[in-house]
Amino acid sequence: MLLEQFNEADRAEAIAVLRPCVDVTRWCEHLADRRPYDSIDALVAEGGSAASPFTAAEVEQALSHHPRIGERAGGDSTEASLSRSEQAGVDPADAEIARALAEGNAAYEAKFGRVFLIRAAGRSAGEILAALTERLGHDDDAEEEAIVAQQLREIALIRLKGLIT
Ligand code: 2AL
Repeated sequence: MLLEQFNEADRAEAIAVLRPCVDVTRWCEHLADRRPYDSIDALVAEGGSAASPFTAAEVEQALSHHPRIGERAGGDSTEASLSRSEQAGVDPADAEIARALAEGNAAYEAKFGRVFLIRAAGRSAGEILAALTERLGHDDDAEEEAIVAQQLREIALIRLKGLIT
């Protein structure tokens, strides 16, 4: 959608456009209510400040929308196609990587009780695996939670730039 159309859309439509970026109602409503924006940069800057920080409850809610790394989202929703293109660096045909990611995901979920989340766009499978291994070593849940919130923020802003031009 063009920025001009986003600026002029009715509130519910603007919120619906934003929702696939991150399912945090406060963030979507805030960005919709601050319209109009002069530029994409201004929109993204507002998106960044409204995401700083996401609360623990917001992270929890948003995480349920993210497929595991290495699991291709099915269907033709905006969210699923965004996820698939973000994970383009992870080749599902590479069995060794797929197995390492599946093991790492399971270990992460067992340790932290939530899905391993990383901004996958621009990262290779090897880089993601290295980050997963490193983060599995964290013992402080609050530290790990702050990383998750930051990754969610990066994903939301990348999606925002992709959806509104
Ligand atoms: C994802 C995803 O679907 N896109 C992305 O950047 N990260 N999932 C995840 N578990 O980190």
